[in-house]
Amino acid sequence: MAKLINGKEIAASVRKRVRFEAAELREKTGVVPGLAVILVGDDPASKIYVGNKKKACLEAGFNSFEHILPAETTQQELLELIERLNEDPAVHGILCQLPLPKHIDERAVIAAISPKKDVDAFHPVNVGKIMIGDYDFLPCTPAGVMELIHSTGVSVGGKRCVVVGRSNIVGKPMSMLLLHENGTVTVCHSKTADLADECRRADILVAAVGKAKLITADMVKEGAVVIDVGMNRDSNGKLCGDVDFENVEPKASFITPVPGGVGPMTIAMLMCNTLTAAKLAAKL
Ligand code: BQF
Repeated sequence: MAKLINGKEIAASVRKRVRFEAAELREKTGVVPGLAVILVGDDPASKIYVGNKKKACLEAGFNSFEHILPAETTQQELLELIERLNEDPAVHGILCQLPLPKHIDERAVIAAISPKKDVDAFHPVNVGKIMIGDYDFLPCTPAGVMELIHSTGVSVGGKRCVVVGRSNIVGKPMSMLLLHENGTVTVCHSKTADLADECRRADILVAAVGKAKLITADMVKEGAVVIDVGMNRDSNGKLCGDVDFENVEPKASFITPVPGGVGPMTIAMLMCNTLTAAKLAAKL
């Protein structure tokens, strides 16, 4: 029987600390952290995520600036909005909800965000800083996963860590954070010759693919820490992760549920990054 990693509870305690520090910042400097969230189009999942971010801002005592744009918005219009937000002193963090409509170049949009306000840490400058271990912001999901791993008391140093998935948003930065903590890191992907074999070696297994129940019990070592970043819908429309939770859970030492695992931590770490951006802007 695995111990459940309660992401919802851990995220709530992170958000409580952020709220306290934001109040302190306000008393000392008058600065109220401000987060601008841009949503282009009406993808239903994206709308929920943007709503979660707004709610977290308001609960933390931050200002939330929502920019909901129609799907037909041109790249030029979006870049002009980002330019205005870059120059707005009330805005400390800017994020553009991904994915963007196909006619907009995501890379150009990310590159337009001031690195100082890039609370998703997707800008090439911030990605580079993460590589060399000298950063102000960590990408929210990998940072949240590290917090969840820390909560188990299991140290990463010397452990075999297997990350399944190599996206710029999760897999790649995730592997770097595990490496920074002296894990021995393997990154698996769609061309990996024997995924099950690689996964079975893992002391710490992070699944970030986007395929429901890809990680089955036969792929998990007895006693492994299993972190599920997946957000999928099963055939019944129920939210489920990349891990076959029911069958993997008895083998794992610790495991995250979906929902209530990594997802809430992503939001909590976004609040941390926005607070950091506000503190840096206030030269604290
Ligand atoms: C929960 C995201 C895929 C692609 C783009 C809490 C969130 C999700 C789940 C949430 C996610 C996933 C976000 C739960 C933000 C995490 O209770 O389990 C919160 O809002 N997330 C996103 O902004 O973009 C995504 C997943």
